[in-house]
Amino acid sequence: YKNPYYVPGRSVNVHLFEWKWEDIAEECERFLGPNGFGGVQISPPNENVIIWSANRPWWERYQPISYKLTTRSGDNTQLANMLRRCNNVGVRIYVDAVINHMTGDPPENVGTAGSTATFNEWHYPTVPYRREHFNWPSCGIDGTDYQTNAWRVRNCELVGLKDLDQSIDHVRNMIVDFMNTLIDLGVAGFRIDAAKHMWPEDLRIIYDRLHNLSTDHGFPLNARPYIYQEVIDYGGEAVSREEYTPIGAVTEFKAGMELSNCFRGHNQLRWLVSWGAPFGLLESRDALTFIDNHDNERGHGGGGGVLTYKQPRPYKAAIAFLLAHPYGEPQIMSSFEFWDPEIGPPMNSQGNIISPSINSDGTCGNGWICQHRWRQIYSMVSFRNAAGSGGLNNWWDNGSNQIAFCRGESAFIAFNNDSRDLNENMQTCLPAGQYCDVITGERNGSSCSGKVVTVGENGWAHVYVGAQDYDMMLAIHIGPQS
Ligand code: LAG
Ligand code: CA
Repeated sequence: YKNPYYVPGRSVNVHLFEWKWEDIAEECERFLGPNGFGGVQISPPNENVIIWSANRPWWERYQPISYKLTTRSGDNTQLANMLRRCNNVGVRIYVDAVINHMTGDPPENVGTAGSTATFNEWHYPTVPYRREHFNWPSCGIDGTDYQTNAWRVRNCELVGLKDLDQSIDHVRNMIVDFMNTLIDLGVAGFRIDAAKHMWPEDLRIIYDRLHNLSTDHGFPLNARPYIYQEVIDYGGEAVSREEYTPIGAVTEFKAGMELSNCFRGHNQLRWLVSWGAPFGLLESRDALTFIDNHDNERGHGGGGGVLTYKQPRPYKAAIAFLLAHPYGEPQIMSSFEFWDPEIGPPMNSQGNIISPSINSDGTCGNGWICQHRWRQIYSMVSFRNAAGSGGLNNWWDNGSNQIAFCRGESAFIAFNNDSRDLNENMQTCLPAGQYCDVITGERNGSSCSGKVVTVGENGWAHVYVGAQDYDMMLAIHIGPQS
């Protein structure tokens, strides 16, 4: 369950938060495929309760009312079509699976596919689920439970959401059918929402009953779905990330926290020489890594303190390090603009999502941030693909906040988070030649629109990143876009 089954030569998963299926299909064909992206995490595809009383917040999608595949992102035909088109251009799709719970008690009770439910009877006829399928008697998770009581974290309600009992066979059947339907439609795996709130032994039984990935969509024979479980673990809690690594990958929230600290200047970059397990992180193969996600970019899910699109300079640098370093399976966030942390995606007065527009410089409009279309970010996807399985070598630092390293003999990156310029002759690992820095620009025929780096016969090069430069890194690599 730990192999994302990217198409060879690709990497990086982008969360297209709240995007519509038709827009994702377009994006796979016109941008993600051509730029070497490995996959997309999509918002929950199953029916949720419509919450007009909170003006259709993004979080209504974390309140399932059935497993019908109709949401604001589209219906099952549109979903199937998107899966076909993205797989055709070598971009894999991962589903955010909300299987810990159903809805809370919102004032309205109609879903995005028209289903209704009787919340105070724990009755969801479309699935169907009845009271006997939920943890009972119901209880609510208290703040202190996280430190002391794993049983309550898993068997009581998370923020008042009706808590399914995954030890019951009927509940397992409904969840397994839902996930298998998606696998047969061509998905490559799942983000398991709120995994901390479910028992690993129940999850293992569910995962073991999943189909192999669809050979009809280009996956190899006997391929198991990629599973990354959302467990927020900064240490000191009754439930730990290690309980979940035997059954799949786990979201490594510490990665974003530590890199945010470093690139904010609260920890020296030179310490990143030991990035990975020695830094207190999970083993590389167990870790899904990211700087921010849809919760912590807006102070939900217990937490903030991470860099987001609102601090672009250090944010781009933290993402560049995440993508340049071989540690972990990286994911990037692609957001819509918000000031109010509850507000939903750009929508019209009927509540329909407004598609992103594409500006002439390739960035998005209509309220969509599209970090994945920022040159400094998508260029680093190409960097990671060029680096491939190359190890980390030629580490250099100045004893504080200027660092540089190579990947195999294919890619070189330098960062300057000091208040003085980085202006050094350095040993790179690259073949002699003229390279375009992919952070400040790109190659235009035989010239570069940004900085040029000349690597000599011995691999030495002069590297300059000014303290006041627009971005704090410089990256060169062999292959496309160098
Ligand atoms: C997750 N991971 O474990 C999601 O990443 C996170 O976005 C989900 O919470 C949560 N678990 C449940 O799937 C989000 C919002 C919550 C919201 C919840 C349900 O962060 O704020 O709760 O989705 O929509 C909302 C209200 C609560 C209310 C609750 C139930 O904010 O005040 O108690 O609904 O009515
Ligand atoms: Ca639970």
